[in-house]
Amino acid sequence: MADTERTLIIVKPDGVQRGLVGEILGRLERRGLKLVALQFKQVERQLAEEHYAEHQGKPFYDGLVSYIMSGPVVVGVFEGVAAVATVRSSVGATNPAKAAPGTIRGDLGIEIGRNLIHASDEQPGSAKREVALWFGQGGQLDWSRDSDRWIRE
Ligand code: D4T
Repeated sequence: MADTERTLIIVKPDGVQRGLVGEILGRLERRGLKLVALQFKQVERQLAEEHYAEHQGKPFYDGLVSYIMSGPVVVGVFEGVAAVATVRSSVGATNPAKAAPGTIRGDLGIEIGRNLIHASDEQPGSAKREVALWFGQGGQLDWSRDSDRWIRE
């Protein structure tokens, strides 16, 4: 059996304000990913800036930081075989206008500055770093799911 990995998702303020939390989490759950952490929170500046540190200096950075702080978000961790790539493929391209139909952004969004969801990227270490940043060591739950044998070989 292949090893599982964990990845971070954030339903951004537009997803919460538009009542799409259930829809977005449901799509990822239905793929067979297992939820191991979930929190509803207002993001503070320090966390927002740390999360988006790689974009500091880019023209969209200030707007990005204020957007993620503009209302509550839902932040979660999903676990599964190849979870990082699986979630990214369900999320779709960064710009919803170019995201494929069938993806979260391609079905539910229209503009890059309101792209509904963040998901860890596939660079080595990204998902681990983000999970640790948002949940520390203690915020995740190890649990076994009865349906796993119908989802994984
Ligand atoms: P996130 O990080 O939100 O999951 O998005 P991606 O991983 O798909 O895309 P990214 O890191 O390149 O961009 C982060 C974030 O910045 C916004 N953005 C990006 C923007 O507003 N204008 C832009 O020109 C770009 C490139 C959207 C996502």
